[in-house]
Amino acid sequence: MGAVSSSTLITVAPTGAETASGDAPALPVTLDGLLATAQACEAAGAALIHIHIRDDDGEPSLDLARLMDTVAAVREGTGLVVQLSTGGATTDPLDARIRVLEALPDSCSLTCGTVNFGSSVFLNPWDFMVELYRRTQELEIVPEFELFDLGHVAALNRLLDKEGAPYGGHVHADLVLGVPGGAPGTADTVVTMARMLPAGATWSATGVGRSTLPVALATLAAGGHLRVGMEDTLTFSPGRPVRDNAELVERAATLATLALRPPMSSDDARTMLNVKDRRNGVGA
Ligand code: KMH
Ligand code: ZN
Repeated sequence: MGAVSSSTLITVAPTGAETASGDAPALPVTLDGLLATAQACEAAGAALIHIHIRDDDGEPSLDLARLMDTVAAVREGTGLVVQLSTGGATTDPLDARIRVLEALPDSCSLTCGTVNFGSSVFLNPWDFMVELYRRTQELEIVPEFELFDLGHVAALNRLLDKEGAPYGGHVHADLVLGVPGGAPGTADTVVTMARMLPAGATWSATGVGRSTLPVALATLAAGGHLRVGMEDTLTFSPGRPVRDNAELVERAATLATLALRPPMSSDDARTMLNVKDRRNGVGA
């Protein structure tokens, strides 16, 4: 089931594109809010941040200047590995999603297939995946392969066969489970999908909503890494809204420590993922 490491990479996905800013007061929708969240989550044990940004009205945005400012601010204010979402919102055009890479993050998400997404469709046709992947190779950005369903794992293997290794040479995937329309967030799904990953790959998983804890526990047991955050989970326990993103990272860090695979430092995450060092203007 891929490579197992002695520590746990904790990714925080603090915002997403789906929750309205008014529906969750702790959702970071401004740059200041995102930076404060990133710092609190780093202190709690996160090593990588998966970023979606919003505009001045709190609506999802792929504005390039805003993305560049965000990458610069999080890079300067934290040691976190900075990952930009190329998934955006289900309404975003494909070309705008590819242009996200011009902000030169350390890493980007790359979803390996189309999936029903509640009553919407999250579109990721094969040709789009290939174009996005080739652009990550050209720009030396490490892709994180987002897998919402079993067929996405097969598509990832096909992509690697046809297009070669990702920038940095290391394959890291993230199972996003429990989306209405995708694979359910269960221990069976975690194990089945992880088994299909290419040899040597590392992987994390996140369970949306009520599947958060079952997926996290199964993932730790199977040797995977954890993604948590308000993009995926707004309820901490039945009837109790999440206080903030740091609370979810703290819980993940506690679980990882109990599993004797404590949180990985961001330096170790950089080494594991083999991201290009773009801090201090190096390699920009
Ligand atoms: N917001 C979803 C439609 C990603 O960030 O790459 C897609 C998503 C995946 O969140
Ligand atoms: Zn996302």
